[in-house]
Amino acid sequence: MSDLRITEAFLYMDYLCFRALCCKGPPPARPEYDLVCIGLSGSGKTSLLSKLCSESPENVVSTTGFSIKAVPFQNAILNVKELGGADNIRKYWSRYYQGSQGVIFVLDSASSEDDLETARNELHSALQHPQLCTLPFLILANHQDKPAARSVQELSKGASLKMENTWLRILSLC
Ligand SMILES: Nc1nc2c(ncn2[C@@H]2O[C@H](COP(=O)(O)OP(=O)(O)OP(=O)(O)O)[C@@H](O)[C@H]2O)c(=O)[nH]1
Ligand SMILES: [Mg+2]
Repeated sequence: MSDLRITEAFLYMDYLCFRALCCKGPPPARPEYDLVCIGLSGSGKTSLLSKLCSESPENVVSTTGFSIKAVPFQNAILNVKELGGADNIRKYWSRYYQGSQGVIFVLDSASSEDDLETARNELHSALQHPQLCTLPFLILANHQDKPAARSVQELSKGASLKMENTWLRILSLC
């Protein structure tokens, strides 16, 4: 057993003793997962993460580079790395995929046909990327409050989404 494993084992025993001796110990640690969140600029990635963290989604500014937020859920903590979606940032996305355990792709369902086509191309590149292709993929079709918003059926038409481990859901953040 390596020194690191032994230290980990001792720390865990310490933790169990603490919980056994005190009637009210700290809650058991929640598992953490690392996710990457991508999508074109303006699709609503920062707004989504702000809402999930109970922060005000007002005054969000476009993400330059990337930003990481820890999103707490009852049974797990999701460490979500948002990659800015501007044209000059997207070409660097793949440099930040390593270590991801799942993907959130945010789509603006009310965007122009051209932007939707660009988003579909980015989505397909991500779905086929060697570091992402085996991971769970959640596609969120945002901006559903707008009159021009497309339905799930319209969005998935011609999108040839892989079936396993991929979900497409609609969403409105405003
Ligand atoms: N109407 C409407 N507006 C939205 C929705 N989601 C986000 N927005 C607005 O869209 C704008 C851009 O949102 P952001 O969250 O910054 O988008 P982003 O994907 O993080 O953009 P980048 O960081 O540039 O990649 C903001 O003004 C949001 O308030 C939505 O569902 N409906
Ligand atoms: Mg952003």
